[in-house]
Amino acid sequence: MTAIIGATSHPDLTGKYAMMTHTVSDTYISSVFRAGGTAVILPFTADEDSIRKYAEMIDGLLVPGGIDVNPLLYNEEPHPLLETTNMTFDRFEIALIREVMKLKKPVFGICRGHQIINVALGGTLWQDMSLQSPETFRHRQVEMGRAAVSHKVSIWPGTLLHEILGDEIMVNSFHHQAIKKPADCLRITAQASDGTIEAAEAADYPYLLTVQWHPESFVDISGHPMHRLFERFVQEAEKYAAQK
Ligand SMILES: [Mn+2]
Repeated sequence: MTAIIGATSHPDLTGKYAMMTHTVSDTYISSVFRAGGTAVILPFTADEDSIRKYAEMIDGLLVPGGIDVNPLLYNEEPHPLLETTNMTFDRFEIALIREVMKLKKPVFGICRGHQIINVALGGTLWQDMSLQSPETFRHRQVEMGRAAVSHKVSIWPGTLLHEILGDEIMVNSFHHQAIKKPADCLRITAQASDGTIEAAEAADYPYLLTVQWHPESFVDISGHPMHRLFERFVQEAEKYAAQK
């Protein structure tokens, strides 16, 4: 049975007509289809009934990359290095993550998704990674393609992520925020050599995995190990779909 994977839409004001549009990059959608899932886009809304309906409809939730998370959501004032935020969008994703988790459905968070899942569950973020430590290296690669890699990530043994990707992997990196305090129910599963938290999973939950890098960018590279992240996620969602 095909799993329905819902990906949250992102507010975009850069369109041709300068009207707000709901967008999701094709690489996320293509990665879901490539892994055998059926992708649907979930437009952000403040309507609680619709959010509940989304959670019921889907078999798995994909939370993609995007803008910064508003620090008020983890009780911090905005730092001068904070970039674009959108409270309606943040509140939508947080509410949806919590609804989906009530139903114990699989969740996969990427970049901003990794960060906002942590905030939704009670964790905090570095508003800019320069605040983290003087050893923090560049995590926003420039003049490189989306599928070019720029740093190494070490994966902790005994984790779901280790089962999927092994001891270490080279990743692409397009973030300036990162997890500061992980939520109590999350465990860190991978770190960069500067200590940056690069992946997490929920310890006491059927399947919730988050990564700070962008595995979807590798969708067109045949046989790339990053495909396994989407394949496993879709398989877990299929198990859910089969129960219906
Ligand atoms: Mn990174």
